[in-house]
Amino acid sequence: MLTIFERLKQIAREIDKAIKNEDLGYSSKQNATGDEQLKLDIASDFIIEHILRDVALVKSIISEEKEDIMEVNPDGKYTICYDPLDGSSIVDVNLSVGSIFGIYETGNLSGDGLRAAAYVVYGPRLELVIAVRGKHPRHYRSGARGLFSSRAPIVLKEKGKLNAPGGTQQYWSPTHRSLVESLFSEGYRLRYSGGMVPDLHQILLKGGGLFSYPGTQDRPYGKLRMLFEALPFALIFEAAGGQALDEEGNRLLDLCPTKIHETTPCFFGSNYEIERFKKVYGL
Ligand code: AHM
Ligand code: MG
Repeated sequence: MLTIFERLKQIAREIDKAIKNEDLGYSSKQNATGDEQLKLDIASDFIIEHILRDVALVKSIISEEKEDIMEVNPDGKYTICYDPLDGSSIVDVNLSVGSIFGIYETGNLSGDGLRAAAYVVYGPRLELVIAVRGKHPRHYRSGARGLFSSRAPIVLKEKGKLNAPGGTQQYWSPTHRSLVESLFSEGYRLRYSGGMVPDLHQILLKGGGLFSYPGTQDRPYGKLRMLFEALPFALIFEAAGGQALDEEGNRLLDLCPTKIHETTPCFFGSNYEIERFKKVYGL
């Protein structure tokens, strides 16, 4: 697994370079979910595929930007599911974006089979967070010559101050609206950029809060994909001492997608805000 983590650092540096130097515009292609692909989505996917191909432990890869699973090493042990460039809609306005990775046991693409998760933040500084089950997530920041140095492990407090509610507000349910309003009326501050990586990173580093992406009238099953987005962050939040649930109150890590690009409503937070979510939703 350590070899994989070292390769994630290489991936982070290469995608960071591409974001800083390459064309930020759209390609003429769409991905498996029908989203218009940026040239950078394709370039980031290519970088990850080429680096992971060389890692013997990796049997197969599944990308948000690819239709199907791709086998890269027949004797490998893990399947890596990744979103190469999350936050495509905000890269053109120079906000922080990210990459997300879930490292699954091959043949068990579910929360249960998720062995480790990681994300990269491409912001003013390049950062990497890696989590394995049962240990606080490790946090790295790059400095001189692009070298990553290790920072304090990430530990959530019981309660935070940030509220990051996703989706189109017009289509929220009354229940969801009252959850969001109940936190604001208690003094929570709005922090939502439209990129789940920097938004969740902010909650993790500031010690707590709630990020919610509910099922809505226009997207009854939410927007965020289980394998590449929701489950990796669920592992990271639980490892940091928080919780990650779906709209029915199930742990995201108890879910098992039936198709590769399946989405789920999701709620990530420190314990106080998740308890509030359960109460307001009647769970
Ligand atoms: P993407 O993978 O196409 O970039 O979409 C995922 C992004 C997340 O980063 C973010 O949390 C969400 O979409 C924002 O969606 P919305 O604008 O509906 O709140
Ligand atoms: Mg994404």
